[in-house]
Amino acid sequence: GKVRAPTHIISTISDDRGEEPCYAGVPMSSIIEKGFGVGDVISLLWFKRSLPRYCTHFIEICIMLCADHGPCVSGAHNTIVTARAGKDLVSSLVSGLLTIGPRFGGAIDDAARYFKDAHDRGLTPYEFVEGMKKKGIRVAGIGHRIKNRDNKDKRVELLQKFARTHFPSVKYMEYAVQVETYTLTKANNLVLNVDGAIGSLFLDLLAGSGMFTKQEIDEIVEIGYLNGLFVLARSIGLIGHTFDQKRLKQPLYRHPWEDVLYTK
Ligand code: Q5B
Repeated sequence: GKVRAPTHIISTISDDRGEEPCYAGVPMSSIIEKGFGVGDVISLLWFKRSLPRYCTHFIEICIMLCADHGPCVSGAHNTIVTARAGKDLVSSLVSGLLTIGPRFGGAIDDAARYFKDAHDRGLTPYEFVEGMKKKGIRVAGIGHRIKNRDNKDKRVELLQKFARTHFPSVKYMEYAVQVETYTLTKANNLVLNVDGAIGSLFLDLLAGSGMFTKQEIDEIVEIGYLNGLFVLARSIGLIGHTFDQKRLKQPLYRHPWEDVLYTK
């Protein structure tokens, strides 16, 4: 019979060998003819399936809401400093992206992991939050530098409103809100933040859409797909900050001495 040479790479999400590229088996012409958006493309390339419109719309809202949050956040700051050092677009972009992590924008996966575990084990918000404190772990998805009880994050409210209207169930998000109610008794700024809102709502999307098996949901949460939403979204803003600095012909950045505490 035929002997197949062993391959060095296995790929299951896209194929460019035919007349036109296919994303998860869907030809590009079909993607365009059907008027698919970026949420559909993410569904095909990340989740390898076409998701219902409310899911792809939710993904697009996450991308739009997280695209930028001003020049003062860690990522934009790094990108601005790098662009002003005369570096190219890719260097400026990645220097901002490299700040995304457990404190800034990269808490979505951990928020999903911890909220899912606590909810599914039936922990009360008190048991969950105090258990995390005992372990010395901050509750991912809770807390913000400039947002607080009296100045809630509008992005979180918009995501919640969309999900309450369109999702079949928002049980994980409601659990996250109960956690927020408890953490707000401890400090004013321990609000449910944008990472926590996306993490908990994506759990609701995965569990409520009927498009994923329990095993697939566990795998998505374990691998950690969801920080990808923030990385992708914030790239839009970081690219914008790079162009902005170049357009403004900003000089090399040097931090002022007065803003540094020099001690021995
Ligand atoms: N404490 C976000 O902290 C921040 C606690 C906590 C228990 C918590 C902090 C945190 C979890 C990670 C997270 C996503 C670092 C944030 C984002 C995107 C963004 C950004 C933007 C955008 C803020 C003071 C006291 C300490 C702490 C305690 C704080 N958080 N305890 N669980 N989660 N959150 N990140 O205000 O007793 O004094 O030692 O790590 O979800 O990144 O706009 O900026 O779009 O760009 O700096 O929105 O909450 O407060 O670190 O001085 O802590 O509160 O243990 O207690 P802060 P700290 P103690 S959204």
